[in-house]
Amino acid sequence: MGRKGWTWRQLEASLPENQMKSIFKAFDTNGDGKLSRKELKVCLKKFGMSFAGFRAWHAIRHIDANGDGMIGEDEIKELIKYASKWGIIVTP
Ligand SMILES: [Ca+2]
Ligand SMILES: [Ca+2]
Repeated sequence: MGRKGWTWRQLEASLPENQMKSIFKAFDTNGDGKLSRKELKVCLKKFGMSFAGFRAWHAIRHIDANGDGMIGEDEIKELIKYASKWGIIVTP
């Protein structure tokens, strides 16, 4: 990563939607364009969230519309909305 500033404290303030999107995309480590539960977990851990594994699992259960167990390109929008549950305020 090496990028500064991706701390939970800052995320608590607010993030513009497209920045949020690029953060999620940055955690697509295998580059398949989808966020798996593992990738999302790493992402949430990086943000310093507790129960990252559980949160990732729960989010995917909630968001995954096509049932492939991952957050696809078109599902990221829902994930961004869902981020409010984690205390992230997303601004347009
Ligand atoms: Ca992936
Ligand atoms: Ca999906």
